[in-house]
Amino acid sequence: MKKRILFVLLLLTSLTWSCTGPKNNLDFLIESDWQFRKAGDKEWLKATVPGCVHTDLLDNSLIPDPFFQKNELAVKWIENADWEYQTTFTVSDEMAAFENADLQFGGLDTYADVYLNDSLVLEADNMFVAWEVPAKRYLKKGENQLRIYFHSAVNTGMKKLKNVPYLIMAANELAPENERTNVFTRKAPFHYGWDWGPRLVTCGVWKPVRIQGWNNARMNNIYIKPVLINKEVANYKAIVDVVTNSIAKISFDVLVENKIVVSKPAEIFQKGNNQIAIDFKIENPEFWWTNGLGEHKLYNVEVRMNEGKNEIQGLSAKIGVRTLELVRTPDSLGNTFHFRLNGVPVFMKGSNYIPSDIFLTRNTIRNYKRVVSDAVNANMNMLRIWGGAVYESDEFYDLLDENGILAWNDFMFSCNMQPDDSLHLENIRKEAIYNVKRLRNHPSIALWCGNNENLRAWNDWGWKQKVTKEQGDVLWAVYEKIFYKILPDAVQMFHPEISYWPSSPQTENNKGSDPSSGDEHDWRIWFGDVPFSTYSKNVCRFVSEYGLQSFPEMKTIKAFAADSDMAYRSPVMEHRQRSLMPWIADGFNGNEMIMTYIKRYYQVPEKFENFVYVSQLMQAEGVKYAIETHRRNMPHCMGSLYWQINDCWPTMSWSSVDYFGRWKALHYAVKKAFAPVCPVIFREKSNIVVSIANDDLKTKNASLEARLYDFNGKVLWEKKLEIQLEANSSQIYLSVPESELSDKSATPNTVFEAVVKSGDQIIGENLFYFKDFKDLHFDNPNIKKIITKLSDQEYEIQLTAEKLAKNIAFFTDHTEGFFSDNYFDIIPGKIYKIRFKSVIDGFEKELKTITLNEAYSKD
Ligand code: BMA
Repeated sequence: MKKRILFVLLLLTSLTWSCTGPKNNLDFLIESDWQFRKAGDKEWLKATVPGCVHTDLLDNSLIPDPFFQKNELAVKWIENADWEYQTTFTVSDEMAAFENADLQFGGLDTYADVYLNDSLVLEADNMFVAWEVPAKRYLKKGENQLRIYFHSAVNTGMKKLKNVPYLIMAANELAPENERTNVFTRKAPFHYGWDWGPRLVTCGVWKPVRIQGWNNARMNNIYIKPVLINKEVANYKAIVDVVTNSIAKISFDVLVENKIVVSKPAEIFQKGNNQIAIDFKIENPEFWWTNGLGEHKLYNVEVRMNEGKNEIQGLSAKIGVRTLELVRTPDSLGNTFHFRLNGVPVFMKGSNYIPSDIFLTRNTIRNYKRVVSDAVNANMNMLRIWGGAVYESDEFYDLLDENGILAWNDFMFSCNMQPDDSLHLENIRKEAIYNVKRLRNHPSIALWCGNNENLRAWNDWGWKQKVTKEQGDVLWAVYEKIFYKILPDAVQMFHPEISYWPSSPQTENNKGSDPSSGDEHDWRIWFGDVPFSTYSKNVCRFVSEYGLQSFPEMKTIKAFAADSDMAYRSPVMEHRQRSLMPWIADGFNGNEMIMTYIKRYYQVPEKFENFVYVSQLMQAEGVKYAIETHRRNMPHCMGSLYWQINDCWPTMSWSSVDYFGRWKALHYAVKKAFAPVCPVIFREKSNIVVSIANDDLKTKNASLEARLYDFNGKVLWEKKLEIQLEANSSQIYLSVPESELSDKSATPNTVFEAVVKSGDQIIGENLFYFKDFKDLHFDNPNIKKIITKLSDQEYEIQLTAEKLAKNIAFFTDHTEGFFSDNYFDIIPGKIYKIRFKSVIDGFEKELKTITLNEAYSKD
């Protein structure tokens, strides 16, 4: 058995390989007839590739669903076993005729020994890269055998851990502090448990496997590098990596939208790796803009490689013409922190993203589409691809490109320190280069960020005290090597037009966050148990995380819990709650914190389902307050990304959309708070102030109507103003002394409304209550519903109420879908029309509603 030196695959999966000339290449997937078994077992079982051992065991009905109740514990043994996969495949005469045949793995999770016809051809040790084995000499015509042995990542990590005489810190891994092994392995950290996810340390072939045959020359990578972009012209360099078997005479064409724009005459390429740069331009380019600001025009750029008259390969990428900078200019406080897109400072509205399933091959294109459309529909323009999971696939970034959503891109380091091991650092270097090169043509990439909270953890979580001074120096030196050298070098070398930010959050290198500069994770609210109003104290430049938890809706809870579990303190609910806060009290966890925040603002319903509903209102209200505060503090604050848009299993968490894609009250609230025109109503000193955030890049005439209603819908006070809605800004347009309003009302039961209109059209609206919701008195609202079937699948629900109805929520038992609005308030005298798409007949009968009025009174 002979060991081969192997290299990281540099082919970009996002680049489409095409060829119109005689066949210079052929590739086929090795996707069928896979089998797997636990190492040591005799029997082979049917497997799916790409996939993972947990989903294969599930498919063979050998384990219970780890998402149900506490089954996660029953399947923990899987992480300590080794697993084997095997298949056979046929090499055709045609494939055998190629000069080269490469065995390519899009991704192996993680410690994988690969045997091709009994020769060990690869020892993989990093889940985040693709691997390529020059396999010609191992392959034979006809049947071939491929076998992969996966070593337990936990056991392998444990061996490494035992060789280090001090602790390498890793928060969030669900294991005793001195047994946390994820830092030793380049594998999705969240597989080891996180404070919103299960511990399911899986393994397997998680991306496609293929054989690629090719002849003398192959392009491995193209980089469409912007040189100068303005309204008249966009100048680019197409940088092409070419590998050849022997001396070759090669010419190239560059095509934009299928038309040749440059032909590069033939030149001689030496055997081995070559690189060329071809200048080309796009005249009068149409710019790529983010969601809400314009079109997201993409240009298809193709590089064709020819030998003589024959085209032997084409690689293409979809690019967006845009300029994008992270602007950090000194000012009176510190440094600005904002993104300038095509010359315009743009406020970033968005959320943090995690994979939508812990089993990554179940995180399909359907899930990607769902998350991206959830972001688009909630008026977002940025997602932060958080550093505790995986570098996402090209398909995911394609969707971001197509929908005008920018990506704040973390490298995969989160809440930990890293081992001082040169092989480990070299592994990280390769991983960084691979992923930067893979993703750099996507216009959605806005930033490369070194890590999530590693700096904060080192400075503020008592980690320095866990080791000696000398050990601490070593850990810090490794930090500096990775985040100030290896990663920025990779970005500088391979994606220099995009900024690198070493850690989220930070003010500057080595310095934790503060309001003067940099980004911030504002966890004072939630982990610090302080009121929502704290969001408006010391607002930072860019708030890249903040949030509050809630329970998902009952339909989702019923998918993971039994009837007997339906209490916020039941063993199953306690088990799934991973946000632990022992500093507040022994055993204090997120469920208690949800209750604490509910108590602060709401009356506590006794019925579990009402508690679940109110938990969502509380979450929505807190995050709404945060977003509005960030927006009204523009331009000091130029970004608001709440934690987190999605879930990786059904559970209670900070997400605004649950595992099944059901919008929580929060997502409806986010959609409004991120609306292009958002009036924000707040109390300042003794005034009620209306500020309006306006994303539009043009100033326009508008009107602002402000009203005070009582809960019978009677208008107690009113004001109408003609205003000039200033472009791309947030400004105060109205300030009313509270005394002027309170004079009008005898009870605390009043609500203040601000409506922004362009002509007769409402372009923004909001409500403000003067008291906490627990102190409001609600009557029976007597809601009238008229449901009309508009078309085959679409319904309209028309609503009116006799008394103010707070937070009416719609639920359906069977139909899935989105209401055009949900969890909103009904002011008596107004008519509300809500749309809903349903494919199920009899939707009227299954529609259920609840209001806060009822939740308070029903218990
Ligand atoms: C942030 C994240 C995650 C974590 C979340 C909630 O700090 O970066 O590590 O899951 O908060 O605690």
